[in-house]
Amino acid sequence: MDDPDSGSGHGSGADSDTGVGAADEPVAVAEAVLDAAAAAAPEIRAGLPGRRRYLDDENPSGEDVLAADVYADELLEERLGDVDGVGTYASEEREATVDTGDGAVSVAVDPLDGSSNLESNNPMGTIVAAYDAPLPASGRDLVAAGFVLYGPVTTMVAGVGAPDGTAIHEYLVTEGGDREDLGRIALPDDPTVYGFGGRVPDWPDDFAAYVDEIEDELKLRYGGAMIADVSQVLSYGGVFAYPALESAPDGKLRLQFEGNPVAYLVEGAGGRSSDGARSLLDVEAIGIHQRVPVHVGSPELIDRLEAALDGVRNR
Ligand code: P6P
Repeated sequence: MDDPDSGSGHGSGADSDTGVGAADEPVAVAEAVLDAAAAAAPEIRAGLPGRRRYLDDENPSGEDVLAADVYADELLEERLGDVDGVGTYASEEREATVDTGDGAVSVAVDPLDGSSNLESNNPMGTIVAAYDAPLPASGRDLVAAGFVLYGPVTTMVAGVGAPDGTAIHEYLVTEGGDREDLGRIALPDDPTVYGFGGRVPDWPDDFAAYVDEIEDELKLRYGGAMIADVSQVLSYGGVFAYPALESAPDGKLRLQFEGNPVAYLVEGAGGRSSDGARSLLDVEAIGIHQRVPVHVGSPELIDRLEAALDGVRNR
């Protein structure tokens, strides 16, 4: 992912002057939110081993909850809610938003995306979206987005600024929770499909038509954690899709803390996003836990997806 044009991004928390107590302008607040998420990452990672058991509980989307989900969620509420300028915290694990003060920036997080991978010790991560608006908010109101990837190495992929054209950088998250800039991310130009995430379930005819069309180029990869699959797309090109299903017409992933931030990052890296018809950033926000079909990756492949879906729908 690294790029000769590196170092032009925002630095680690250490040299950022916008730590906790940041001025109120949204970009500075958002920068401090990303620093706080990076600072929490080593503690989240260290807390995973003892929290692999499922609790007798479900999250607002009806999914089983792990002790690790609750641990990460509580830590992030404390750290991100403590950033000056943040007024609202929302999470996959919470039914409603949490009022954290009088700031204008709202944060929406998936504390442990892919936490079911704990059982098989596969990668997972933390997704953070910072909106300069009340929630639920449009992706166009994002002022920063990022994900931490707990892989062999702990990294963060993030950008700060308006969605259009913001530089996306990869950072090494140090053991001290600082961000070391590894360089700007640009999706490979070659649209050859390398990674294709998303479960192979009961695809509806229109999506199956798209898969048939690119099947000869398709190297199906499925990691069970969206951000790990998206990380492959950012490295090698291709698409990640968790499409609409026969059994789930709006797909599974949530717009506020999964679809929007991942769309912000992939589009900022030169890719495209789509719910099947439009950029995820243009999907109307109607609820904290609203689901949306997610397709992100190489522009050519997303264009072909929308044409395929259009073709089937307009038969
Ligand atoms: P399934 C993880 O639970 C998640 O939200 C995404 O990270 C991942 O892509 C998807 O759900 C996996 O869902 O139904 O294939 O287990």
